[in-house]
Amino acid sequence: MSDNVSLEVVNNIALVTVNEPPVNAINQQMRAGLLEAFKEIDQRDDVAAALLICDGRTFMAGADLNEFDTGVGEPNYREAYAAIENCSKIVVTAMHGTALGGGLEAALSCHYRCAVANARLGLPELSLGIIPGAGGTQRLPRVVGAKAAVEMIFGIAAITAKKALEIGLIDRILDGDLKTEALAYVEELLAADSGVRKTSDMTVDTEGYDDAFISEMKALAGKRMRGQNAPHLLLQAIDDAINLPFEEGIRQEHLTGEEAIVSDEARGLRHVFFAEREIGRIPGLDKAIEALPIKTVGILGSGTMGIGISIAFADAGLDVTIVDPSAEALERGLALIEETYNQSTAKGRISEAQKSERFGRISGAASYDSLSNVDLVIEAVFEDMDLKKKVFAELDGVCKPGAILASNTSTLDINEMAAMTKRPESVIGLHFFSPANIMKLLEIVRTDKTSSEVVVTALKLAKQIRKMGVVVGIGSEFGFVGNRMLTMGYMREADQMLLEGASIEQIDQAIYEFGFPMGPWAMNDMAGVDILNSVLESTGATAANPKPFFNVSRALAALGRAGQKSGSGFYKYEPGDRRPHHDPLVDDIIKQEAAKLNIEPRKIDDDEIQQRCIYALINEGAKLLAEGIVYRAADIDVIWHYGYGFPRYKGGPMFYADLIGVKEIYETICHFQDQFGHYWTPAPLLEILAKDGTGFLEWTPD
Ligand code: 3H9
Repeated sequence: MSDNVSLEVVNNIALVTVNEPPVNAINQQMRAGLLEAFKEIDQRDDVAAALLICDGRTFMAGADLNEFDTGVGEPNYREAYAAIENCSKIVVTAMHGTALGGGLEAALSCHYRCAVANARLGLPELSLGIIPGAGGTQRLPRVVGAKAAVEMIFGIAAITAKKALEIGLIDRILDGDLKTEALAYVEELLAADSGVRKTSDMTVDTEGYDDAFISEMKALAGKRMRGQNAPHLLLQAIDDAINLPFEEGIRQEHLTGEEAIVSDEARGLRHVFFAEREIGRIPGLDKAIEALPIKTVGILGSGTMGIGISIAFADAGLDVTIVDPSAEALERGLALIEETYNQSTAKGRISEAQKSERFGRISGAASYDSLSNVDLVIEAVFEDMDLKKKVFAELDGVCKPGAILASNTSTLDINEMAAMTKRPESVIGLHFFSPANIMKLLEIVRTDKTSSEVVVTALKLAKQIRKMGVVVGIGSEFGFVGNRMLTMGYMREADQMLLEGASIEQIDQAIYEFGFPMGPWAMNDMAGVDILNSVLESTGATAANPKPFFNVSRALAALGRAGQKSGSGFYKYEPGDRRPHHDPLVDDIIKQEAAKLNIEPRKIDDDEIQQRCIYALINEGAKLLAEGIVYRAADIDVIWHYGYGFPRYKGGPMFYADLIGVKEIYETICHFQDQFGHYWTPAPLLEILAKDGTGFLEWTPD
């Protein structure tokens, strides 16, 4: 048929097997193969039924996303799947692994469906900014009803075979070997004289699909997919499934689907999908290098970071020893961990047994001696270079040879810490984001001497604890990647705009409208205004930068307005309530700071706020790329999505820059430089790309 679709007739059953490792993603060749196979089966007199299965670890996991950027080639999905459905012989499919997107849509075109018990079935298209455009919007509601179909598509996560059986998506769960059991099922259907059962002939059950349900789904989409268009397109397509004849509905789905595929939203979401997988590929790293075994972990410090990191490891099945010389602090830390697990059980996220097992993996100790046998230590002590140096020297003396020594610092130079040890090759930064058990980003900071083996180990570990591990370097400036862009770009600009006349609420709202979960000031109040200030001071950033430089933030910190934890920061807070309230006192502080610098307030519009914050990020990102602190632009995008909530559907700052056009960004920044002065110098790489007419994503270092 084609290289990835084969046809074999066993007795009177035609076995159609798909084989496109690793995940049987559907491409042009596969559609052509399926079309040819089912046309042939339709014509053959020696065939009574067909069975569609997949080789390898999974059923078809969906359309080949690479094809979306180049255009979906002929035959299209509609044609190929119509050949399956319109086949005159009964067509059965048996699923294993993950039957997703276009894969499940192929199954919906078959007349009977079965799956092994551990199979997962789903239509995750909305997570890619598209609709199930290979017949899914028209066939799924016909099979399971409109309500269950929308719940499944909006739910994104794949459902179990058991659930699929319950809602009528599959007809049977198979026990044992997929092919043997599926063939037996086909024989059974033939023996029972079961006829062709076309999904397109069915009508949609609309029970429960009422205004209240639709409003509930819209609210859900507004919360989880805010700013995205695909959920609205989906609801329209379901309406079509209910109200239009199948052929008309499917024609409409095709048109809508094609449009969605090339939308900015879908392109951004696809970019993040591939970027998430690309971060693990380190240029120049020998693929033969194996990760070191990590089974036991020591954590230094039982503060917020220490306990969050401990939970992340315990959740992934590693044994954790938390060391804190203060018995009181340790006791408090362990109690907090237990409380976190109690909350997880109360919310039904984990069982009592899982709680005991996970909490049981964490123990506390007062002395470094208990770390003599662990495979990895992560220090999460106070951000103070002298203290950290002492800690590294001590750990080097205690820990076994080969044990990895890691720092969770967010800004300090890990090279200096490594220099305190006799094993600088085993020293690395593991920069977790707070709360460390929840936030998915892990910046893996290589020092000048970190060995490749240790980098590979850190990447594997990140996967094990379900984090997005992005390998970054140490630059000349403050912070690694995320925090450097945050402070030197985004937040600095937001602080500047306060002086110029924008209000705190206006900035936060404009950034929220851009798609972030919250604006910079609500975020700073959460993280601690004092923390930002002390980091700017201790790293010398404040001294190195001419004013204005975080004048409002520093003024608030000086007044003890540390944010939520102290009841006031950029906003004020009622006791026990995290909702921010306007504080007129802050307006006065801002006015005083502006007056000191002779800055006349003016009206700033929301577009300017968004542009200045986001372009400042992009400019700093361009510097990081040119300095080689990250391997590629996509790494920055992953960092900003997972660490700071940059809207996924906008792809991350560097993707967004390419979307807008680097030339336009460069020209706007030049204009900002004229208007606001020195600190808006365009990054040299931005200028080069603007002149070349290229973009960040295609740029590679020489
Ligand atoms: C769709 O079907 C649209 C239709 O409705 C309408 C059409 C008109 N395409 O994740 P992994 C690659 S939308 C291309 O590491 P795992 C992936 O990049 C699609 N490539 O493995 C990686 O490559 P590399 C709906 C794909 O075991 C390799 O396969 N389907 C695709 O952790 C292994 O992937 C989805 O959204 C793809 N669709 O997870 C499912 N999928 O090794 C998307 C994977 O070079 N896929 N690759 O880095 C997944 O969720 C996971 O890959 C899966 C396996 C759960 C299947």
